[in-house]
Amino acid sequence: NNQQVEEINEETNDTIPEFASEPLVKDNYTADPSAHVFEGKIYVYPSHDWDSGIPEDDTGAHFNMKDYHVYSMDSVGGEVTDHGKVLDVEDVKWASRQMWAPDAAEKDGKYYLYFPAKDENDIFRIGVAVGDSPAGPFEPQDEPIANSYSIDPAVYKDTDGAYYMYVGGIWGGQLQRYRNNEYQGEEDVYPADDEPALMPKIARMSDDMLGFAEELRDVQILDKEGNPLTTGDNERRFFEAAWVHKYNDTYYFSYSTGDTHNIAYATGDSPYGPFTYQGVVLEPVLGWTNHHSIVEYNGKWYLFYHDSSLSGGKTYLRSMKVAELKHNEDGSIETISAYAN
Ligand code: FUB
Repeated sequence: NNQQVEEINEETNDTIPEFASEPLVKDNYTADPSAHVFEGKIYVYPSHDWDSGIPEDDTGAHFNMKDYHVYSMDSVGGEVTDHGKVLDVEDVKWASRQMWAPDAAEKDGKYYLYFPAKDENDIFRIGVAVGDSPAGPFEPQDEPIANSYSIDPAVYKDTDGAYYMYVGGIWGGQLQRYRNNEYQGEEDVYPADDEPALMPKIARMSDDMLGFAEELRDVQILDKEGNPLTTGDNERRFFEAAWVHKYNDTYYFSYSTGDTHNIAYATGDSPYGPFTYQGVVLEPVLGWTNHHSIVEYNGKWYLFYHDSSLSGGKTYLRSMKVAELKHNEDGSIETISAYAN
């Protein structure tokens, strides 16, 4: 169902694929899709893009999202149900703007929506809202998660029943403002190009799912020689959009490389890592950002991702899509090119 690139966007000069796999939703712009199987269906928790008129800049101010919708489907390729607005920034006491990539988790029949947003000081924190159904609505907590910072929470439930949150994103995601979990100030400070890159963070969730049971710690991403990927290694180092899935007892940590626009992956033996870089899951898509999730449903694996083809290439107006993902016999993932035949 994929077709070759057919048009050129005159504003950006980007090539626009002629509906290389259809957007899952066409009456709203949706991005950063986090997919889970809850109550036997696929539920997707995306960002809700809209055109707020804020000009594009390197902090991502143009991603000025203000609410979330939840979607579900009984089968991949089947009808997609929009469950409507489940949380609005107006209802979150501590949040001021920019509701970025969310995720959700289920525990003991309760559902938890995790989301990044800027507080009144324009600092990204992670919030949590609680509901009785995977379709929402969700009631936000009055305060962000204690000791949380940066963006793109992804909550992974391990096979032993423990839950972990992965979090972090550089540039607009503000991870570069922290060292050892301490805020260093507004200035953007990165390690030198030959030093270990800034790493995503992980913490085990508390039993009530409303906080961390431990301090956030680094998730190491190493090359095959065992050395941490470096700041200058833009093709491979972590930028944002962490996700974890487990396949044949191996943990797969996947993420966006940001300014080089790939979804990359690394593998390890523990949810904490270290993870060893393996390759590319998804090649760059139309639009600047690349953000995904990976889920197993009815014995097949799927990659949920987004691109900007529906909006004619506007980076802040994205649409979620889905493709089948294949693990090879040796455990590697077959690289997906969204626009190849
Ligand atoms: O959607 C806003 C931000 O763009 C997300 O949080 C990032 O992962 C990137 O997709």
